[in-house]
Amino acid sequence: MNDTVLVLNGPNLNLLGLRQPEIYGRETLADVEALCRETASGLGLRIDFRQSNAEHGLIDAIHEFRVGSAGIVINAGAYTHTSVAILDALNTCEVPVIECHISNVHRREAFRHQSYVSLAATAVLAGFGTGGYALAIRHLAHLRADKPLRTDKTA
Ligand code: CA2
Repeated sequence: MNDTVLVLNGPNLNLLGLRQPEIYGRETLADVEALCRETASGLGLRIDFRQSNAEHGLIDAIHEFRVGSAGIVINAGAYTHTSVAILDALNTCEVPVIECHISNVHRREAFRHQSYVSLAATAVLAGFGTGGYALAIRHLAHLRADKPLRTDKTA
């Protein structure tokens, strides 16, 4: 297992901080990336931070990190509520998957209450603002600490 966490962001999250601050706050995606890197550095983890507006871009990234990484933090944006293809990719993951939403999706429209990502997620965060990303990374570090590295060659 390596020490890199994939932080994966879906469609329109490149616009974070630029529109709808009443829902998503004023921090930009670059601010979120800095927060993730700062959080990870204190925990001995590395971050690969990505954003794609395309379903296949998200799926390709999941495939890259599905085995051997320290885990995946995913905010799949609106694909959360629609994408069986992303669910299928996440179901192939051998590493923990933390679903993270900036807003509390359960206080919003009914269509946001359904999440395909949740069906494959180890844990789900919603409504913590961008701080949820830091909480997700902390949880991955916690899971890692609970799972000692195997050093014997027989297993
Ligand atoms: O709360 C979240 O993090 C969401 O995943 C954000 C998605 C939304 O479709 C989900 O239901 C909940 C939307 C991401 C779009 O982000 C924007 C950011 C700024 C301005 C416009 C869109």
